[in-house]
Amino acid sequence: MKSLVVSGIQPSGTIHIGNYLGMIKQAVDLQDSGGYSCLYFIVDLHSLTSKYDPKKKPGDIIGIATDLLAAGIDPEKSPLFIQSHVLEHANLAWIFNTITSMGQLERMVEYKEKIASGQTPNAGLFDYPVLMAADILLYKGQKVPVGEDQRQHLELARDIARSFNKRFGETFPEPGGVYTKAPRVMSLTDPDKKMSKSMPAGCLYLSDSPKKIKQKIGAAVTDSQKKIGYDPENRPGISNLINIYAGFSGSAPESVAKQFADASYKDFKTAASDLVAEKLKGIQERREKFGRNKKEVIRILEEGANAVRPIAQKTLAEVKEKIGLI
Ligand code: AQP
Repeated sequence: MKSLVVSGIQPSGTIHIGNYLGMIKQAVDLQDSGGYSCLYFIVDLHSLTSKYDPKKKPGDIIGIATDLLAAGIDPEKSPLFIQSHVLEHANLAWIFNTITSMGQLERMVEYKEKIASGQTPNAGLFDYPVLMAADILLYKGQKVPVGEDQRQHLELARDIARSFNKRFGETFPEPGGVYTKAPRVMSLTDPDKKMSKSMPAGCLYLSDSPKKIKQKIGAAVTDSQKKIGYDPENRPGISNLINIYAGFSGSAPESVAKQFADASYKDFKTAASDLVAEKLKGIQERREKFGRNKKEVIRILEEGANAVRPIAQKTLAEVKEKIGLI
């Protein structure tokens, strides 16, 4: 039997190349490799943990679904659905809450960073990783394409699977992350911070025109050294651009640095802008096509939920029986 790949993305704003290189591109590559069964979803319940406008949320949900389809998620191969359309996600999260300690959640760096950046510490935000564990384990997912920022959350999902199995008997696999060559894309304006939808200034969006890409990469913060070199610790700005180039070209960051060792920063930035613009062109064309057919996108999402619901129901029934609910 093929390993099961699962992953989700929040409808919390416009998709940037961090989301693309960290998660979406690998989700598509894993799907197209033919070696896995894949299912992907839009985590609308997770997105309620940040401040949002209810009037804009439906558009954001459809928008993210459209982006995923444009980026290459093929609903014929991988069901694509909305998390809240499969009620078992929230139900399993509640059960997992009862086997997760406060201390485990208090250690989550993403939570601390979001609070430090001014986000309201609601209980949902604190509990975010438990819902993520439920998202994965509900389908007994084994592989999860995610960005580096989710590594700790994924560890927690493994801990939850282990605790559950130990207490109630072998039920869940321990899921592992699948990380790319650009597992953490940093902000173009502040390369010490990750590129994040909630910090639009440093984002390069999938929808950006070649002109905008050139402007943003051209103005990206680097350093005052003359030679291009890959050293994420000490030279985060230029290393971030190298990672972006590596992510889009498929080469290792070290070989990109070698390839451009004698180029000026300006020439490297031009080459990086051209590469990103070329790679995004196809996605942008497909985005336009799907964007004109909202009904079809909704149909795909409904069909996706219908396809995965029986799996979710089966797991939840098994869990309820094991924990003693009738
Ligand atoms: N900068 C990044 N580099 C690499 N991967 C990233 N991801 C997010 N930012 C980067 C990965 O994208 C997937 C979907 O992320 P998400 O939208 O569910 O949540 P997020 O990680 O919180 O993304 P943002 O952009 O930072 O959104 P906001 O600002 O709303 O919190 C995940 O696999 C994530 O790892």
